[in-house]
Parts: sequence; C-alpha cells; structure tokens
Amino acid sequence: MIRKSIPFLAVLILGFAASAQADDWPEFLVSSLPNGQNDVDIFENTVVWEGSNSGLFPQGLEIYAYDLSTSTLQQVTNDTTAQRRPAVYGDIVVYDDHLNGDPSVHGNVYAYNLSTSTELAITNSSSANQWQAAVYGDIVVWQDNRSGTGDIYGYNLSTSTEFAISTAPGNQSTPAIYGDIVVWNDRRSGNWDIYGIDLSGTINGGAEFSIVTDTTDQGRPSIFENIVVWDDIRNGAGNWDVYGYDLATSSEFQISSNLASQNFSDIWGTTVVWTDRRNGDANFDVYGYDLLTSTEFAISSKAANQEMPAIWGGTVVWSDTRNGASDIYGATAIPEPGTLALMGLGLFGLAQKVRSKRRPEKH
Ligand SMILES: [Ca+2]
Ligand SMILES: [Ca+2]
Ligand SMILES: [Ca+2]
Repeated sequence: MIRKSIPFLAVLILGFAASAQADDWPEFLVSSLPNGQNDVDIFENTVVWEGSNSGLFPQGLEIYAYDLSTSTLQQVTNDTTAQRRPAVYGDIVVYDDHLNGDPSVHGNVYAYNLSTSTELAITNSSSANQWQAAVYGDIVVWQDNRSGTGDIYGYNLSTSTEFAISTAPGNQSTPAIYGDIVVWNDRRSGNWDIYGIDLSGTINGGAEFSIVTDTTDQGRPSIFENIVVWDDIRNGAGNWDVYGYDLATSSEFQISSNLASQNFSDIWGTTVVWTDRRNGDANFDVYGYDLLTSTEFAISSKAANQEMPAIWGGTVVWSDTRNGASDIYGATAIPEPGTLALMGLGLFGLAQKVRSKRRPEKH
C-alpha cells in the first residue's frame, strides 16, 4: 500500500518544488523593536541579538533573546554599559561588555544562563580588550588583547578555568568553535588567513594548524562538524566569495562564485548562508548553498538590506532594513522533495538523521 502511494506523492511534490525553486524561503518577523537590531545568532529555538531600547548608540546596546517555540521576547541585559555581539549555545548566551560603548577598547566577555537568569563575568580586565566571543558546550572562546595584539583565549564553564588557545605573533581574531575544534582569523603572515586547533589533541597533536594561507585576505570563519567556511577576497577587490575546507580530507573548495560580493558566511549541516550583493550595493540579500546538492538559492531577496545571517537547522535569521531601522527576520527552509515525501510517510526525522550523517561532496 505504501509503495503504491509514493510515485503519485512524488509527482505532486516535484511539481511544487519546481514552481517554488526561484522564490525566497517562507519568512517571519522575529523582532521589530525600535532603534535597530543587529548581530543575530541562533541555537535551536533561541535567537539572540544586540539592540538599543533607549535609542542611545552604542552605549545603550543591550542583548535580547527570543524563543521561537513560545514567541517570548526577553531582554537579557539592562545596565549603563554596552553589550554587543551575542552568541548562543543551549541556555548560554555570551557577549562582550564595553564600559564606554566603544567596541575596540575596554571590553570584557560575559556569559548569561537563560534558564537560571544568572550572569557570569568570564574576563575582568580594566585595560585590555576581550571581545568577539563564541560558545560551544562548556567552552567559551574570544579575542583577547592582553598581550597588545589579538590572541585567542578560552574558558571552561564547567571547571571555571581560563586557557590560552593561540598567542602567535600578529593578530588573531573572530574565533568560532564546534566540538573540540576552534578556528579563527589570523594575521601572523601579514595578511589575514584562517587557522585552527583541536582542543582534544587529535588533529596535528593538538598544535595549531593553518587552514588557508592565500596571500589575499580571508575572514570570519564558521565551523560545523568537519567543514570550515569563511569570506575570501582572492578573486579581486569588490568580489568577496565564500570558501570552505574539509578538515577530514584537508581539501579546500569554492562555494560562491558570483562576481559581486558574498560574505558574512555561516554554516549548519550542509547549508552555507551569506550576505549577497549581486542585486546591488544598497540591496543586500541573504543567499545560501547546499553542499550536498551543489545548489545555490535565495533565502531572502526583499527590498533594502538583508544581511549577516545565522543558521541553525532549517532556520536562518538575519538583520533586515526593509522597514527602516534594522529588524530581525527569519525564514524556514522549504523541505526538499524527497524530504516532503518522507514527511508524508511520517519518516521526516529519519530523513534528517540520514542527511546530517552524510558528508558534503567535494568541489
Ligand atoms: Ca591570507
Ligand atoms: Ca563573489
Ligand atoms: Ca535586499
């Protein structure tokens, strides 16, 4: 009985997918608080960002959280300093706190537990800048300027222990973490590269390693499982592209190739997302790419700017100026035809498991 129903269902679904292919993903408004909202991140149903309730910028910036499953908005911080650049994993939101609002000086890294409503100071420096935090499990990582140039430091929330990750010459910046792997932007060579380290010691005996050392600039790495993605200017000024690297096979691959700029990339599963200028420099859009099917697609190409996306599962969130001051919007993936068929048979969970276990194809 079930076998007989599949071809009929597949025809219906393929027809739907073909007609919907060129469209943006189905979207929703996350937050339209006044005065602008930026630097969004997402983990499961939790979306976090920086915004200014008071309208004072940047000193009035606070951290907000929104639960997509309960439609609940929470103001995480509320004080006279500026909190910026939140990142979230589970119940833990990390961010940097700036006494005078200036993001380049006097920053400290904090962590806030959404389930216990408690804030923890990860660093406590009155002079050096600690900022650009990321979190995975119990490990918080950030850029630390205590030596005079940017280094990468980490903190274990379960053992309350701080540790240095990279104190190499030149600047180390914008770390990202997945499991035991930390990756970051690195200028030890005189131009920006991407480096990484395996905190478990498996890769390269636990010593840091280069991921890309092209002579042009690479920036803002993100990581999911064994895939690292970053923004790359090797194809010429005004033409950022997104590149990737598979830590399991030590192979690099190009992800975007449009002649306009694609940057501010992020990755979850086999989906890579970024800010795309192909439709004009005053009309940023959010595009994506599926590493499994080698397919590029628009996620939001509305008027004005959709930018700096973050992804978790099938949900993408971004900053959006379509209404004037920047709002937070989100969109959910249109399931692939095969996935829709499995949903019809009640096997969607199985399909997701299989997809997440499969490795991206090489380019
Ligand atoms: Ca470089
Ligand atoms: Ca490009
Ligand atoms: Ca746009």
